[in-house]
Amino acid sequence: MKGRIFSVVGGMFLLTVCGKGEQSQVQAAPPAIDPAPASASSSAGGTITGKVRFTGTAPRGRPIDMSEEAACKAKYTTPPTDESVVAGAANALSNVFVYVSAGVPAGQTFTAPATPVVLDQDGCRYRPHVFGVMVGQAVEIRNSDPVLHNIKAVAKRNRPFNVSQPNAGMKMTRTFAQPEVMVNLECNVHGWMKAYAGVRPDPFFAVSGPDGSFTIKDLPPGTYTIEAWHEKFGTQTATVTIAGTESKTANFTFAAR
Ligand SMILES: [Cu+2]
Repeated sequence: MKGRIFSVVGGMFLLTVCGKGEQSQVQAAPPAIDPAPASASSSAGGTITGKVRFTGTAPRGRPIDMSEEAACKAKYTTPPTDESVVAGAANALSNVFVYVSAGVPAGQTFTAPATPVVLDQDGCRYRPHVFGVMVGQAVEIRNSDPVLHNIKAVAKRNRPFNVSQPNAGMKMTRTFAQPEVMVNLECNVHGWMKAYAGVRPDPFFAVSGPDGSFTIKDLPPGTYTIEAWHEKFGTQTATVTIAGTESKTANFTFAAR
């Protein structure tokens, strides 16, 4: 196992790389995905796994006052809290978008999954809070609350949208045409509602879970730049070389600035 310290974008960190092993109605079907280019083999590639941690004292999430929306408030037994920093046991850091930012050969194309990513408005929060989606892959936006939500996409490379969903059970789909990390999603009605979408041209991305872990699979042999993005703590990068079907580990530790 060998450890290295990399310089930081947006904060101090320590990284270990070890070798081993419009008013919406229910919308029609999502737009067709580009006529399929040859998709890369997804059977025999390498894997990058790792854990994301927070070092120091993670800020406690502020309680969100949902008094104005009784139907949302009623969905919680304990007061919901701000999700900008979600740190679990052993300071595991959730909601970090980890993706291959460089190293996938130009010209290599990948087919977006036919299955949509579901973004639900439930309890006046977005679920999930952070997610990845491929260019051309449908995002199905649902309203599971009997209250008005208005979802707005704030994007630089993609076309923004701003759509209201006044009733429970409404669904609509949107797609993103360009890679962009991240597209910000927010509700015009409820200022605390925020979500972030990482839009990628390939399937090599993951979001850290409650235990801080992530897995990126099926990477062809090559040397890759892995970027970890967190909404409060910025980004970090690591370089990982994959040969054959090996597994490598890239751990990220975000620290207070
Ligand atoms: Cu809302």
